Amino acid sequence: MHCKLIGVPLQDGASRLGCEMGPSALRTAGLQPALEELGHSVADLGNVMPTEFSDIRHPNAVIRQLPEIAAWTGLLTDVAYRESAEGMPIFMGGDHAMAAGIIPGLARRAAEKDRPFFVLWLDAHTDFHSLDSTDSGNLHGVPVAYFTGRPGFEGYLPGLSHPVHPAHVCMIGIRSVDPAERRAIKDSGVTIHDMRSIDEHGVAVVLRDFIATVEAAGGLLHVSLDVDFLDPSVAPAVGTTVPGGATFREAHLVMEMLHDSGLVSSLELVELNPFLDERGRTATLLVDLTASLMGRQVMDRPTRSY
Ligand code: B3U
Ligand code: MN
Ligand code: MN
Repeated sequence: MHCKLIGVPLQDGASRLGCEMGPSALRTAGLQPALEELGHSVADLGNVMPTEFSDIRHPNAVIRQLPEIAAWTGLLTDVAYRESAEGMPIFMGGDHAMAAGIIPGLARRAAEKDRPFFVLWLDAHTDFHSLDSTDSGNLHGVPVAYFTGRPGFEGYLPGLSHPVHPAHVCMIGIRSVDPAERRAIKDSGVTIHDMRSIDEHGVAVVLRDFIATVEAAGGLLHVSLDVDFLDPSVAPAVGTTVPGGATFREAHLVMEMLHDSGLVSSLELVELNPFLDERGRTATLLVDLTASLMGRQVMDRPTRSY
């Protein structure tokens, strides 16, 4: 596989500073050599950065950094579209607002390839606020609502040419949902596996169902991995820790199963805040999880199909 590393030093969507250092920390933790060791070719395309900002305001006064997020969204849509023509783009974040640009760009490319497009959202949060409903004003809380075409973004974030069908979005790890998000997502068609569902059934069972759906549709699968999907005891480097997250082994199992599926065509690593890390352990864990997704295994075993 040809992997393309793309740095997205975005922190305007989060309330705490630090995510802009995420791409550097992932490079320092050895993402490129880890992939090369698995036999992949890797090109590090450097970081991207928007240059033009328009002066937009929204009536919801708590919203922070709207012109910046609008500029990032437009830029990342173009970058993701361009870099997904071939190879496997790996976007190194950056806070989760980056998904508002990256996912529509990937969706446009998938449509051009005539392939249905699916998203696996690994996160403690649903990130399903509209611009009207967010009460923190942090725009990393809105990307899923935006890229699934929920109304209210028109005139503020770039127009969506290829919204993602909500039934093509599966969330795993959810354990922090604001009341307005809960109301909006309930009948949206997005599949949600909260932590209770992982506790009751196991992560393998819920993931296998989704993989089977993507496979049956002949789809392309994008994986969006928010650091806070993981339990803070194994991944402390995130501004919005929520207790009770995925364990070290659950996270690796998810990645190993995704590898075996052969369906993953792009990856986002988001919300890493290296300022909050402990001797690089969270960055290192993200590198190891990416390696599992790209074929590292403990013992050689035949590739399973689901
Ligand atoms: N739902 C809350 C908390 C949050 C969402 N995403 C993150 N935090 N990382 C909000 O601010 O919208
Ligand atoms: Mn998130
Ligand atoms: Mn989150």
